[in-house]
Amino acid sequence: MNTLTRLTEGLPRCLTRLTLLSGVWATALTLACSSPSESGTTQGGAGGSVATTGGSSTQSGGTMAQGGNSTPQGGANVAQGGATNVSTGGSSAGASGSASGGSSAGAAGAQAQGGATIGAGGSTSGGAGGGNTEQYPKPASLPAETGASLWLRYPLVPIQGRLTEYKAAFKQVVKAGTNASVDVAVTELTTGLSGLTGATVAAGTATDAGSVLVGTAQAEPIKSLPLATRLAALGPEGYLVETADVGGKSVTVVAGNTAVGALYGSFALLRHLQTHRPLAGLSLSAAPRIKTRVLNHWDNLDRSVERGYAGRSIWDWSALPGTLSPRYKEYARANASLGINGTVLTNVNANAQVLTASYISKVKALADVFRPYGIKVYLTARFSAPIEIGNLTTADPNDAGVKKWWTDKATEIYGQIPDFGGFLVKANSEGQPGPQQYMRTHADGANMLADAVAPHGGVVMWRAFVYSEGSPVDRIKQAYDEFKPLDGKFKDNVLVQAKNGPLDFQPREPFHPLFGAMPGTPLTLELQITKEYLGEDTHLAYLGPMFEEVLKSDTYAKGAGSTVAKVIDGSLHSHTLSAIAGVSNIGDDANWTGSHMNQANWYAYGRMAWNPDLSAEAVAEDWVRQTFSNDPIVVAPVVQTLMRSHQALVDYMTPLGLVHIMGTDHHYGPAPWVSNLSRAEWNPVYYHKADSQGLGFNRAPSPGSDAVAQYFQQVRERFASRATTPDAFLLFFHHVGWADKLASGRTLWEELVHRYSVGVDEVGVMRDSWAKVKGYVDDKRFTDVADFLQIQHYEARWWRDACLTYFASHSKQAIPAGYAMPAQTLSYYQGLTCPSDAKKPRCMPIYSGQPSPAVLK
Ligand code: GCV
Repeated sequence: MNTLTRLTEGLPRCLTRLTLLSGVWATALTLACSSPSESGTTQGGAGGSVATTGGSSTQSGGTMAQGGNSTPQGGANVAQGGATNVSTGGSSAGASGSASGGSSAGAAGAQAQGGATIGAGGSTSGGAGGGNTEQYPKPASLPAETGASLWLRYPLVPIQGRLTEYKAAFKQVVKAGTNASVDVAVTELTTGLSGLTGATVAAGTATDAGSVLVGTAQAEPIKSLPLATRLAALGPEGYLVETADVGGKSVTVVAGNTAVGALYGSFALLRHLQTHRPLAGLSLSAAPRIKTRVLNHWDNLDRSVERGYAGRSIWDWSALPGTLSPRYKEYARANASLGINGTVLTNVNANAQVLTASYISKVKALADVFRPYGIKVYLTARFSAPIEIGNLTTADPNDAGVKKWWTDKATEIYGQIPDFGGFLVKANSEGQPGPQQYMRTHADGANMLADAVAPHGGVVMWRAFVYSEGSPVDRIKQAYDEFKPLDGKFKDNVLVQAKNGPLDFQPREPFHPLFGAMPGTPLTLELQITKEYLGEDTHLAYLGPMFEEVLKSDTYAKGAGSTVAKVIDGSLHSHTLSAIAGVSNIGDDANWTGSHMNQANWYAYGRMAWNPDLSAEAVAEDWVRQTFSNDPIVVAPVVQTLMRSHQALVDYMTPLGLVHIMGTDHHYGPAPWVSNLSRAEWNPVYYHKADSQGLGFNRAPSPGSDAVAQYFQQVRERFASRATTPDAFLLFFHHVGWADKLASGRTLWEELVHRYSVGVDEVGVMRDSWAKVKGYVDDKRFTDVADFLQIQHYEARWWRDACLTYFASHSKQAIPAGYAMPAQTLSYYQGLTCPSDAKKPRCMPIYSGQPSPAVLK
């Protein structure tokens, strides 16, 4: 029995699963364990297929809802490893087929059943896990894969019954109507269906039995089918996929109100088939909850990528517009398959050159490629552009010449790109120019740009990531302090974009207090897909649980249930605009994202942007099935590994609410000792405040910084009291004495050692789990992932030992019995000069010895 299994022994299944996903949504999961799931599947059948045997000790207790410490275990229908004669489809289908209760589906296991839901946000890919008891054959050989195909892989269905079913149902693809997006849908369907069935599924014209009929609601023969009412409820991007009778022939209809809706439906059908779900009762239907779902590329015009760990920018500006890399279309396909409908091409630390005529023609070339895939382009606007490329002497937003310059610039852009999305702006932050230089407010600046794009239907996304020079009492308070007073002062086509937490994309942060606090302004949630502070390309950290945690966090802005998801989808405060942004992790590496596992984060962002109620676990399962294999022998351990990975990383990097203790600039390795940077709030010591008494930043009311006052009452009170602050955020809000007892019964020092140690050992469990899929995943990807897990294991131990030796220098306490001693001294870790290459960070000196066990008993 390994350490982690031992830790979880004896805990009730639902409770332990609940804390695996610890955080603010723990209550929802409790319900899922105790009552039938609301989620829908087309054909009943058992839900959960992922057995999460074992489990990790977690940053638990960390639930805003209910606190308490425990460890995860989970459990569902399929035992890890061993027999593969199990239901396919599995837990994800129930979950993904649901607008609500989704996260529970895996946990709910066999409870997930029943009819598909239709409506906004609902993704009734349903049809899971029913009836298929076929055994997956062990692959004789698997061709090496680079990862370039992402999740858009269509290998022959290896189980005979399902293959026969699919072959009978999909013989050709017929389009209804004429449109570039429908043409794309036909291409995707013929490619995907041919691959999955091993037959040639070509485009046809006559609607015979076995056709997939794809098109819009306005085009015959779809127009004559009784779908109008249901389609109308789905809005411009929604889709409906079901079996229908057309002229006495049984066909599969993929219908949207628009051609892009039909394209989304096509990808939903393909996903259904890629995950080997049954066709009986097929009924897929969904519409996005959030209107604008964009990637933010921090890509520079010289093809470097800020915080990019996957090679150079995919935008080859010097070759554009004449040469179009095939990757552009591949990029568009991948995004459309998730429902991402916009891309901001350039870094928020902006270069005004992209607004010059020659660059606009390059941007137009990209927009033309992306348009059939439903993707609009946006650009970052450098506030000082009128000076830098417009020969003006000021960028004052109240200056008539400046206004005219931006108005003309917008007209020029829209002349080339009629569906241009608008501008994203970082102003008066980290050296970027902005309206405050002219004694104007963020609203003045945003509104001036908003006026320029409004006649063309464009929007302005104005970032709230600001912190000023000087030595503020508490950096995390500044965004709220600057933006809250501006609520209601922005034009109708402005969205204010805030990061998930009030600091800066840390491994874990509480939700940003601006969510819910600006009822008169639509807010965009900015998530960071690229893992700047989470092990970059190398460490496996699936961000789905982190995304889910923030989306389900309750702001209490309008009473209980005022989740961040409801703030950003516009429903809480009745906004017409709604948006979500993910800072891209894409580069020109063959595998797109620097590692195979990082693809899961792009995928999760897209799926959860479409439907913020989806569970991270359901999404993980779909991704694994599409990306690696449907064989439960692969699905179970890999989903389990993904679901543990974020918490493991938090434990070995920044447990208990610690933040920003990474090395200067590169943000990769541990450096909690750094105290000599010119601005106070750049230093790790500013954030952890370790001293001889204890550890943590006091943000409670005076003598604390009173940052908690920025939250609504229920949240404020919870965080203001040390007793009710979840362990996950304890040191974020409180300075806790080294000898103080935590909920676990351990002192702070003991708990810190415990968390760091458990985090390291958890990576060992992840390595062992991955080792089991050898032979079931192609050798290339298997080895790539295994190599990174080995590095991660060493680096987790580096993090632990470096941080514990440093914090011990304050606590003056020894490592308790039962935990491994740090491998080296504090001065050794302080003397390491890793990484030498910030883009592919490595730390060779620490790759030796045995990282685990760190917990000895
Ligand atoms: C684009 C952090 C990152 C910066 C980033 C900034 C932002 O500070 O380290 O690289 O700049 O956030 O979000 O604007």
